[in-house]
Amino acid sequence: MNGRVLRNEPSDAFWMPFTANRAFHKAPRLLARAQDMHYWTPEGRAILDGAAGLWCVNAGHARPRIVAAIAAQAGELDYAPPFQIGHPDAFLFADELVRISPPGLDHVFFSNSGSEAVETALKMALAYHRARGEAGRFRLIGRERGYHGVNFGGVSVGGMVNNRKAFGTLLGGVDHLRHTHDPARNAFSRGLPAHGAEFAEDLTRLIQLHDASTIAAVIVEPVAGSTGVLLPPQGYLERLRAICDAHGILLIFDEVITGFGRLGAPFAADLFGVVPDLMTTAKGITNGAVPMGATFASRAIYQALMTGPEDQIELFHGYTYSAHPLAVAAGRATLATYQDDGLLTRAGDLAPLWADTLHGLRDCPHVIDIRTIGLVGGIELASRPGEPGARGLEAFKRAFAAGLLIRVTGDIIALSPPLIITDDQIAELAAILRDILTTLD
Ligand code: PXG
Repeated sequence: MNGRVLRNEPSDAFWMPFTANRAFHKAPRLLARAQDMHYWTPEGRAILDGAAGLWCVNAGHARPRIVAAIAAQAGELDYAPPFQIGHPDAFLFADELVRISPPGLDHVFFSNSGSEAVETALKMALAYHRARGEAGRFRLIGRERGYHGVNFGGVSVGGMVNNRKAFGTLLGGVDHLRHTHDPARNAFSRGLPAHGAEFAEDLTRLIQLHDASTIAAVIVEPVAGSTGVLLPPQGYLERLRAICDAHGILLIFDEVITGFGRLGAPFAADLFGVVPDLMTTAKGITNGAVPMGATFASRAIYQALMTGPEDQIELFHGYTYSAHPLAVAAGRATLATYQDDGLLTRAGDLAPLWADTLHGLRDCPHVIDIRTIGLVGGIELASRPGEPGARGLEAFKRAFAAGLLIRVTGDIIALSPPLIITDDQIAELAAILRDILTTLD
């Protein structure tokens, strides 16, 4: 087979993730090249990136500084083992990250994905309580419709049924808060929804059920992304923080999507003024260019574990590729690009136009709710009777054919363009969507 055949007929040797593999092979969609706001297909068709790849390419594609840093690093130091030895740039990068992190989150543990950043945070929470003599705090609390990656811990605290149901008993000692999605009261809200802070009281109920002395941590996405862009009701995160504080429970924010400027502030914790004890990040940390995850920990958590004999490993956890030199190089260049271009706050400047433009689609057929924050948008469509997800999937396929990349989850369209998007491109994106929505069955 020559390269041309291979390129046009993708082989099923590659078992594709979160993909309908057999349907894909009947009508493959391929991306061959990317620059700034666009992808190009192998045939050379331009696709406007309305999803920042998969919520990660915040500075736009193939930014020269990031490309050059990765290339130079590959020739300088391709790999360095991360256990009991280090490479200088990893320490510099951690310092740079801590400089922009929410107050008090002063320590960074590197991994290779959001899923691993989550496992790291959950394990840190358990180890922290044990180190302080509270090993009885073993329970982890997540939330319905939460997405925390695909490893066993993250799936256990996660709340998306399709990601859970095939995989047995998952972790024991896990419970869930109810989700906060309440379109009957909050549909088409501008800004944070007015109703639903009381859902935080579910944590009080779980404390009454299990006793706080058995609960290690609560993990939530400040804005739930994968499940369809669910915004926190006004006062909700503050209330969760207060209940955690009153009962010695750690609060973990999963900022894999919300981190690095997506909402208009460096992190959701900054935007909402609620600082967690642990914060998970990935995706935008390297602009998607090299896989990396990072878990930020509070000073108190770090210090609680920096005890015992000095020559003993404090946390038996880490990855072969923790702080991989290529990821560190990409991350440092990404941070510099974000800072040079003001991207950690640009979404805040664009947010009013973004919100106006997306809410302008309210009159389109099937649209039952529109939610925006920063440069994130969710457009919820009514499901076809008996066929949940079918309308969303068709919208995704039609958008791709029309030159626009979107994400869909069920019948919710999720939008999260690179933070470099122009006003004209926002208008273009909305025009394509309007076209699709008005012709969709
Ligand atoms: N936490 C959150 C909040 C995420 O959004 C992960 C953890 C896991 O990250 P990794 O790097 O292990 O994939 C994510 C990932 C979607 C979609 O359709 C979103 C993600 C992954 C796959 C699909 O929106 N987010």
